[in-house]
Amino acid sequence: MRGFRFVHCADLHLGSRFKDFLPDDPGEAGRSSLESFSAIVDMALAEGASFMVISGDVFDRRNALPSTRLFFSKEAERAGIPIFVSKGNHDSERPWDRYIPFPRNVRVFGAEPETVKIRVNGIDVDVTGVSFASRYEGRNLAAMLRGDPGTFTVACVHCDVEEADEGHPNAVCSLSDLMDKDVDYWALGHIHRRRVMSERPYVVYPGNIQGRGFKESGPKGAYLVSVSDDRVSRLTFVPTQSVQWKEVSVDSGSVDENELAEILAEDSSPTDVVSLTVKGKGALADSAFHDAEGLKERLGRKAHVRIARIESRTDVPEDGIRSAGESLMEGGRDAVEAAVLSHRVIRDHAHAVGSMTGKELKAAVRDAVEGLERAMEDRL
Ligand SMILES: [Mn+2]
Repeated sequence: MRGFRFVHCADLHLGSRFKDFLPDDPGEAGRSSLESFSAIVDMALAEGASFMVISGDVFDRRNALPSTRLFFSKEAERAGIPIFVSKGNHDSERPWDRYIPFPRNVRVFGAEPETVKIRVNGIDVDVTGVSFASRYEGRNLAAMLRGDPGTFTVACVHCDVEEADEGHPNAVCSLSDLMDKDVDYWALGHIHRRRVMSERPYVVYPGNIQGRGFKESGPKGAYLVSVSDDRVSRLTFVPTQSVQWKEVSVDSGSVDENELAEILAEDSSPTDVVSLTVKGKGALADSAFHDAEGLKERLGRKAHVRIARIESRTDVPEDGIRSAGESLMEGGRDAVEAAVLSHRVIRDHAHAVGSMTGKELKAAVRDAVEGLERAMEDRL
């Protein structure tokens, strides 16, 4: 059997910062995308990959520095295999680019389609690609590419496949533009969520290599593509993220704190950062609401994960709020002052309530009840 392997990654966004706050080490934000790319290079070397394709957004437009480009150059050189790059919307030229050249094994596609013929393990392979000409690409780049029917062809392009229904429209194409083009593997970039849109031919978004917040949660990394007898025989996702963002949601009615700790500990790593949502009623919901900091600390210790935030969502029935409001109003000033004093955040400002007239106080409680009802309607 004649075969080879290659690595497909995209949206490295090297230098990018986190969009959500990391509890204890903000410094990780700057390093994480670099560490993930180093892990991809390690994987390519360990798996004996013959080449790598990078489908755009190598650098993060806002945050990449000359040192970021130097880092990429050195890691690309360490990889030692041919690396093909198609530029994306984040890759416009920087003043320092010409002072920090890429090593000779890196081939960056130009703004017009090009095909590079290579030979791996005695097999002819075509790698075809095209780059963004500027930050906003109005052309349908993918439609400009095609393969050779007799040769295994990889097409590398940063584009927005309409059917994926995500990302900012840039270099838009439709899935049908990619069919019947004699391309065996469409190596795409731009959409940060990993997805295989077709297997005939392969149309693959590997997603970005490092999540920057809870909107980019879950494992992130690259695809290792195995080819035998001129066909893709296996597609393996390899997670390489340095920090993994995780969203966990539990029902307070069905788990207690210890069970939750077990759920969190299950295939967790110390580099995970968790956003926890506690729904329903019960002891867990009570601690999530009244003692979020304490719960965060205890769960973090028991499950060896970092918890960035805890949200509690207790669905109180509407009439419940109204009757709570009514009993507050019936209780008069004493009841309102007692409620304010019992609240740990606002009790220091209880004297402000004392200076309100009875009418003002009633109106404030009524507004609060209505506001709460409206807010709940939005959530339910
Ligand atoms: Mn991107």
